[in-house]
Amino acid sequence: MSTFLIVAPNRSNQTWEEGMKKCLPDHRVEVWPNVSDPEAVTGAACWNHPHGSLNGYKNLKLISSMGAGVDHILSDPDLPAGVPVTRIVDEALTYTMTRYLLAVTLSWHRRLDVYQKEQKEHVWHQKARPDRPLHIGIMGLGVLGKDIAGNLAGLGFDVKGYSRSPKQIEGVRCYAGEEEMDDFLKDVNFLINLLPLTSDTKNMLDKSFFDRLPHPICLVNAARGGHLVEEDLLTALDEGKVEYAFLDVFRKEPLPEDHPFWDREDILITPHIASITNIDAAIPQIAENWLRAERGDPLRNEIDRSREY
Ligand code: NDP
Ligand code: OXD
Repeated sequence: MSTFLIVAPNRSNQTWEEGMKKCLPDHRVEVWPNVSDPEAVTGAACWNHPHGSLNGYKNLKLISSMGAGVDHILSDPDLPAGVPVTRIVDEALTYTMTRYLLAVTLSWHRRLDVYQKEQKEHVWHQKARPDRPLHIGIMGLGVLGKDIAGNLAGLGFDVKGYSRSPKQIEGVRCYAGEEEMDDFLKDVNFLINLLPLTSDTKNMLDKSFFDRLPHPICLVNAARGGHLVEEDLLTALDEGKVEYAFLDVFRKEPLPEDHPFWDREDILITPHIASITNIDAAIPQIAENWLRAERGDPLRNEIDRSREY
């Protein structure tokens, strides 16, 4: 009998184990590091697995992320070559992200940050303009980026999008590739990052990027902490190149207690909750992909290992 392995030391493995067993009653499900027969392991689901822990399973046919991102898998220098990697694509994960991004966009648009400060000072002040005019730029027009772009355009916002290959999205001006980056950034003053973390996008939000901005921006990073050079953001905030930052992801999570971001009035921190894997949707997807891998059928939501997403 083949074995499915769960390798996620910091997650609630009991729930995943129970869910996978319920979904695959005729199969063996084990939780790393307790593996009874390494040769029987043909599938694995991972979240921040210890590097090297996917080695030694010579019949492995599938490595699935427990979330949408796969950077935590591909960053393993000892990842077994040639084994397909899949990820979660789920309606609920998408609309949860969209609602998070709508919440931060609208709170900035309607200046809730300003009223919060004025409340502390007992100030009642109706502004001449009720809102900040936004020119929104979204980096990454994949499953998540496309959805928030369409929703913001549907609300009447001016929306631009940036991706690797050209796109057409109703109501959204789309740009592709480094050669179109300056055109993309031209009028943007509210920038949402939804890129995957790859060798090309790592540290992309750095000093040279902030220096390149033609206008001060409000930055939203809901993708990965590795995109952002944190000390460069602090400088950009001090210099006014970035007015405010909504940050959901960080280079080190949980964010260390003594991190300078905590005490900034121009940063709002959320603890990687923009969207959380919906286990009830993820488990059947992973189980189905494993059965497909066993049968040699095409997999769903397989990533391109050479592209890293
Ligand atoms: P997708 O793979 O569906 O989309 C990725 C998008 O980024 C594509 O449009 C792709 O372009 C574009 N892209 C990739 N590399 C480049 C590049 N070098 N230059 C320009 N564009 C590029 O990913 P998802 O939308 O599903 O997810 C995006 C990320 O969101 C995940 O990788 C994950 O890190 C993060 N995430 C964060 C969560 C949170 O709670 N904070 C929850 C879930 C995900 P093209 O279309 O041309 O291929
Ligand atoms: C994901 C995440 O990639 O939770 O799914 O960040």
